[in-house]
Amino acid sequence: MTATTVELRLDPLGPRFGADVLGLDLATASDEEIVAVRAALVERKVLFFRNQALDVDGQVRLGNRLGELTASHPVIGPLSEQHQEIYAIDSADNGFADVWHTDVTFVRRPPMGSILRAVTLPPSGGDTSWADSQLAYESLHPGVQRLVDGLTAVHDGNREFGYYLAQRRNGRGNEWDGEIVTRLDPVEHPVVRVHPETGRKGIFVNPGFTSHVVGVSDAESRAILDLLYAHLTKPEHVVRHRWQPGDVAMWDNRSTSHYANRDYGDTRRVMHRITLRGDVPDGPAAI
Ligand SMILES: O=C(O)CCC(=O)C(=O)O
Ligand SMILES: [Fe+2]
Repeated sequence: MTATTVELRLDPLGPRFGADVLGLDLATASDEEIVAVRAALVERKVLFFRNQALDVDGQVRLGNRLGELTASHPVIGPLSEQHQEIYAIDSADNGFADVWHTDVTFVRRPPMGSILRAVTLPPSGGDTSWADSQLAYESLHPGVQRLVDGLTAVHDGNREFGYYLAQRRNGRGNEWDGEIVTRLDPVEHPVVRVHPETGRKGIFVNPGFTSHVVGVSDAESRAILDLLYAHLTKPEHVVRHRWQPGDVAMWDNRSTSHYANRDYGDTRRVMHRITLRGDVPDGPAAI
């Protein structure tokens, strides 16, 4: 067994959430440093790396050292034939992320993490914010925790991505979890997710993809989701990143949600994302 001996230099953004990782070159990081980054990712949930020299291939190489890469997205085509893993979020192609969401929760096995690289930044604006879903869960009243602990919700990708799937040749998306995506059947996930590595609980519903809570009335579902969204996105639970060229962000999708500000008018913003394969979310009942 090789012990992890390196310590990363972290500049924390809050007591338990978010950190800038200082002085680490992701292109030349040692295996021990990659192990430490993976551990810090679970611990701090979102990490930022400034002044990186990653290009498209370097980003994919980094992803392969941290986990197993998925296709670009279940239904959005990849950056290119050679770069099947890269999902380009380009404002010129209507690529925005101006709704709070956790990535790809509308499939059975959503990605465990995402790595995002700034490619073209607008002159100003276009910040991205992340919310800590575990801190948000922990600061709910115990009675509300008990209420949501036992609930399940439906996640449906059709509203955001059904159109794009219909546009793809033969209606065929990408391979996800061993199958070519041809339909976006809604899936159910626990409203509270138990993190498979830490056992911590977090709110696991999001306005981007969650359609409703199972087994309650429409009014109850709406009220429960609104309560959770308002609580999740309180400023106390959020960190906000102002992008600079060379920045890379990495986050744990099992414990966060995020939102990209669409406040840069018609100037261009391009980001490249890769995602790490994840597992089927477990709720409190499963542990
Ligand atoms: O463009 C951004 O800052 C975030 C886009 C997004 O939602 C993602 O990369 O998953
Ligand atoms: Fe996202």
